[in-house]
Amino acid sequence: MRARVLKVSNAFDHARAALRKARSVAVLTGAGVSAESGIPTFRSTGGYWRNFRFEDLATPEGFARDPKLVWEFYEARRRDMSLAKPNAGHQALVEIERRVETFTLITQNIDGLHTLAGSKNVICLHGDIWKIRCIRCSYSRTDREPLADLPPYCKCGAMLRPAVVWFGEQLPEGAIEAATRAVLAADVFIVAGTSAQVYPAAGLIPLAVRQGAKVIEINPEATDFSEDVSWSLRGPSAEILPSLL
Ligand code: BJW
Ligand code: ZN
Repeated sequence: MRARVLKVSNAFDHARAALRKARSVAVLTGAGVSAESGIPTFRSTGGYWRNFRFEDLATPEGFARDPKLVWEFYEARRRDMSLAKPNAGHQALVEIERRVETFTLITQNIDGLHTLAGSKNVICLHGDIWKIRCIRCSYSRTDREPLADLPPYCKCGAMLRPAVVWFGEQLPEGAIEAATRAVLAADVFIVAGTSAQVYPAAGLIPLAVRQGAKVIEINPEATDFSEDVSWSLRGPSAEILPSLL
């Protein structure tokens, strides 16, 4: 028991030391980082994919079948997210960006909380829930207001959709390429609050391990990559990220 406690506290010390020495840091975040701002995750207890079929709500086929249902899902989340505030995990990442020479925050989250907290160099791999775009023409707008009629329509007559990335869709142009460059250049790669089950985002973790970065995983649960990373720190990101500063 004592040995285990020592081992865990060593992991914290080593991770903190690696971060303090790092010149280039990349971070991958997932729904767990926003969980402490009151936004449900996808796959953990209480997560969306425990109660809904992702095929119905987060695929282009689901949207084509029932756009009103998909919009109701996103509208409810837009309402919840508009009330959410960045937490201590988001703030710690702002502070890390301030301290290091090169910093890239790669997020799978669509809620905009990293930017709201003050992070500057953010890559949104899965889009932005505050953006709405036409499925036919190039029209798009940023809109945080509740939508009166669902589904909303474009002036061109086609439907509007949330500018997020569903399963089977390409990521925003250049996003995974920029994320890959940041991971390849990183001395330290922090992976926080993701189950690491969705690709290509999850593929950034073995990439970082292979290129020799020190990889710090922060998650209350083990993931498929926990054994491969340098330090797997188990706990909530709003506690662990500030403790690494
Ligand atoms: C805490 C915590 C606390 C809890 N503190 N932590 C290679 C192999 C197999 C399949 C594929 C492949 N490459 C591509 C695919 C297909 C597919 C895919 O990955 N499928 C897998 C399921 C196998 N990928 C795609 O389709 C992607 N597109 C693509 O690859 O394009 C090219 C292509 C097209 C067609 C064919 C082939 C290639 C697009 C993926 C889009 C994902 N979209 C969603 C919805 C976004 C919009 C929305 O929010 O509604 O993105 S799905 C959902 O999952 C959302 C998330 O960003 C994403 C990841 O989830 P995340 O963040 O990890 O959340 P959870 O809930 O899973 O985990 C939370 C974690 O937090 C847990 O571990 C907790 O323990 C932890 N936690 N409290 C810290 N307090
Ligand atoms: Zn249009």
